Amino acid sequence: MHRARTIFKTLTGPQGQKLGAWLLARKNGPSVLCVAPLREYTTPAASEPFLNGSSTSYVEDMYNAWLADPSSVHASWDSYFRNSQGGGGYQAPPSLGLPGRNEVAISSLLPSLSGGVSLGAPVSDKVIDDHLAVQAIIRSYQSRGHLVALLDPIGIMYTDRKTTISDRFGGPPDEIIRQHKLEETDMDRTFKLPSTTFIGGKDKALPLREILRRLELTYCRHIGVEFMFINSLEQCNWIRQRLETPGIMNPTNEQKRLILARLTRAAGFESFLARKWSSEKRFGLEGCEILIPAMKQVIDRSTEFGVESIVMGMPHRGRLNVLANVCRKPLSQIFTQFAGLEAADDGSGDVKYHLGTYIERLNRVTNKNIRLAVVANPSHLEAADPIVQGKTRAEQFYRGDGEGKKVMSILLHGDAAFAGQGIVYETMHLSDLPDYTTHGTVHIVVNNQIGFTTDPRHSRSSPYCTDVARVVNAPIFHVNSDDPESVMHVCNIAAEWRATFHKDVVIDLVCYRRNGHNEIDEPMFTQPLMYRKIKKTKPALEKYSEQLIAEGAVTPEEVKDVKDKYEKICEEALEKAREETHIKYKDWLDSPWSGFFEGKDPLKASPTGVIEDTLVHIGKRFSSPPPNAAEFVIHKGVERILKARMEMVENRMTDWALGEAMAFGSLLKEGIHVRLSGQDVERGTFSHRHHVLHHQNVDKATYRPLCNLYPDQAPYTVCNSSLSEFGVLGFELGFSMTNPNALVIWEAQFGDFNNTAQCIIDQFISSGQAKWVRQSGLVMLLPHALEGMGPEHSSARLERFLQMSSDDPDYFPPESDEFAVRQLHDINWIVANCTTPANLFHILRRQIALPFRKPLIIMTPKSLLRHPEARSSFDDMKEGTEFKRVIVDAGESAANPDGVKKLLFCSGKVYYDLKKARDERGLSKDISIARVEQISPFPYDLVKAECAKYPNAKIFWAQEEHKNQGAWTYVQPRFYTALTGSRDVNYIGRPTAASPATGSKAQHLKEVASLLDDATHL
Ligand SMILES: Cc1ncc(C[n+]2csc(CCOP(=O)(O)OP(=O)(O)O)c2C)c(N)n1
Ligand SMILES: [Mg+2]
Repeated sequence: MHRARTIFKTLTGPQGQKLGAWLLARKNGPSVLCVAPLREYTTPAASEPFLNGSSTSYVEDMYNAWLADPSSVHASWDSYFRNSQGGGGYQAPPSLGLPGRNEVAISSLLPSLSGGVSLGAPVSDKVIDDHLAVQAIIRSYQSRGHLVALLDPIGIMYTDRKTTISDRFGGPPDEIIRQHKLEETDMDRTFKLPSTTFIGGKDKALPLREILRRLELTYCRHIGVEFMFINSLEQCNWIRQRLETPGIMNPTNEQKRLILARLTRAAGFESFLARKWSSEKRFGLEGCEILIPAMKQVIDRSTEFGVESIVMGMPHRGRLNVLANVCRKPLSQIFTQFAGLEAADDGSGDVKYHLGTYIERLNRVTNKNIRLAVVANPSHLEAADPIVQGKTRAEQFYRGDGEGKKVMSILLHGDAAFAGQGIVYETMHLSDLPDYTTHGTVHIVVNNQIGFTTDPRHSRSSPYCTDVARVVNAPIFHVNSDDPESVMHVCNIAAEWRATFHKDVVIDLVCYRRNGHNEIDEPMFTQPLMYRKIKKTKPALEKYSEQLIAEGAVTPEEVKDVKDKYEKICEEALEKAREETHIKYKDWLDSPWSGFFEGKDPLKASPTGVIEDTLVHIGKRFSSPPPNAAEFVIHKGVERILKARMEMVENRMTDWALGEAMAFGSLLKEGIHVRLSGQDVERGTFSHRHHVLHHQNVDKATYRPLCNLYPDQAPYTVCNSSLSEFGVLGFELGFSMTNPNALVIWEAQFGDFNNTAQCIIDQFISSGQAKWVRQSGLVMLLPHALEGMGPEHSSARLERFLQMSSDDPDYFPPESDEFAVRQLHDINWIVANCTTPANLFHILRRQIALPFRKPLIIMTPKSLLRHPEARSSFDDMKEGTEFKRVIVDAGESAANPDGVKKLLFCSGKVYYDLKKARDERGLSKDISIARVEQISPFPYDLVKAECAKYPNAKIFWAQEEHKNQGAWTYVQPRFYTALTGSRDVNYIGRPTAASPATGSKAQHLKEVASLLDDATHL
């Protein structure tokens, strides 16, 4: 397209002007019918390229071809272009077939067009030019009509505009007409309609005045649609048809009454809360009450298309109203949130406008059952977007809903947040990826033209707050929220679009915010003019009631009746709420796991060891190319890797990749779905994993050994993600919320990249259970170690995860058989740094063996992936073995503990450095090294026992991270608690630093040497 446009630009008309202008410009002087400058609050929208697929491009194609070779086009075109250049006439080409739908042979129009010229007679340039101009104008309406549509119910977008649609008398404004000027005398001439418009209905030609009127009504009234950038002609026509077809937007009286009833409830809910709790923040919907009927319309329509479950994400604005009137959460439960009651269950809980919900109910309009979930969200706007998508994807996956016909997502946005938050873009980019798509999301923007106190001129550089959606070719429907019927119309189209094309679509509800940011805020401080207008604006409900009464669709009594009835419902619910003595966080759970906790001992984990046959079988399959596929050509390097794997299996050994594969494979065998997602995870950042083998000669021919272990195994998903952390980690967290019987893993390319997903870690993973009683067994694999590669990629910032661990550093829990599992039960997440493949195997399996779910953060190795000592025997993975929270020294030091002078505790890769240094210096009798594999929750019991074993040893914590980083600040007070302060525990390691590691290799080596000297110094 770009190339075509460039070539086109180089072509010129006879007088050297641009070809497009030459073909389309009117010869007579301009006749401006109205002036409508751009709206005040936006910068100009990107204009549509001239060549974007319309009938004019046919002429352009002909012209290009003719320029290159006059004989390549039909003789009539040849004649036309020749004559045009010479200023002569034009011979109409003969009709080659029956006209298509919405088309008429141009010859049939000739009498009316050119004053009675017979078929085949010469047609004047003017006729052709005028037709082309009209086509271009039609196209302009389709692509730029939204620029002049009346979208803003308070009119502040248009303060510079001199005329409005009503005084344009159907004449097109400058933004539309551009260079294609028309004269009043043309207005009553009849023009053939091109196949790219549906305004004619059954008519194939219309007088220009009528063409313009219909286009104005379609594109410049209360719906402004952006869709002409979509590359699919089919999709563009689909939208045109649903907007342009005459009479397509004529709701029945029954439909109108339904809209009114829903609008009444939406408004009634807010006014009820305002009256009962006037000083409480609720982030009300006043000014955009239409959101409720709009969402319900999308849901109704989607249910008609077969959707049974909808996962929703939304910000604060109107959230309670959505829970009450869209989800139909019992009003009494909502009202108890205002009563300041204590909670009956554990956790911190959250404020009412962040809580989630899950409801299963009958949709009364469609008579179909529907499941609605609103995902709990933090204050961080848009952060829940990827969570919603992950949860939706998971529901689709587990239901076998491969095309998203049963489960869909709806995301609500504020205008400022939609434009400002990068996570929106990251989430949008997941929308069409094979392992991440949810097959289309309906986005609804509550565009109240303000974000807190900032107006759009200062909060975005794009013309619309919705422009981010253009990157995924989503159609965008801007609609004036004070016109409920237009809103419902775009909702219908959006739902149908999603059901037809399974792609994202945006509804931009252009509205206003009647109050301040919240109900106790004063908006006049910062937006005095806007709020003066708002104060003068009648509420949408009042306007619509008046409209329907005037039309005779309802009586004033009916309007009052609906209002009174809802008021009564609210009063009754409030009475019920007053009887409650406690609130229950569980009432607000967005992802219930029915049956998962039932009948389980909450403190009993299943064993994680497996029989040796299983290890052998998985090991062999994992080390083999596709069976029965001799022609599958594998890369030589991969062949070597597979061979080495096979040898290890034959020797009953595993390296890191095998240990991981054994964990995945054995879970798959047990029916547990495993999903591994992240950047380049299929091969592995360090080329150690190779879960997808690629045929070297055939594109897209791949083989996934772990998908082919057992005929009845669970599915294994391994997927390279987009280059996003915030979006993808959020997505996987959402995925993990749907099914507790799945191991969902996100791996960072390097551990330090987790910080671009910090919001997901802080707001959801570390605190999600406490705030929203929602558990997740998500695993984060974070490559971490100082290996002389510089400040980047060295540290996954272990210290941050540990700092957020919720176990009390001063509390040594009672020792019992259940010590370890109780600690896991009570903490917010698990942080580990394993040093053996067997321990990795067990800790991954333990995620599923636990009777509850906790997020697991693992610092994973880089050089250890290939370290000859970082291997495990099958003996450490067999039945009867388990995860070792601490791996104690079983060497010479343990044989004579009283003689040990130094007891070193450490975690992770530094163990191998310490061990090597100690052994090289002949100190294995003097120094004992213990590895803390599970750092949090802290293994108080094992640490205490290990210290007790070496009564004469000085105790140290040795780490490779700098002193203000790594585990030191976490373990220090816990050692004190473990030993009740009876023995000192000192630090060995690098000093404090601002950066995680030095950029100089020489300095790195010096630091390592110094660390090892300190550690082995007696
Ligand atoms: C990531 C993030 N940054 C800042 C805020 C603080 N904040 C809360 S609401 C708000 C304005 C939101 O405006 P908009 O998205 O237009 O929604 P509205 O409140 O107008 O419905 C801001 C800045 C936040 N909640 N989240
Ligand atoms: Mg806003």
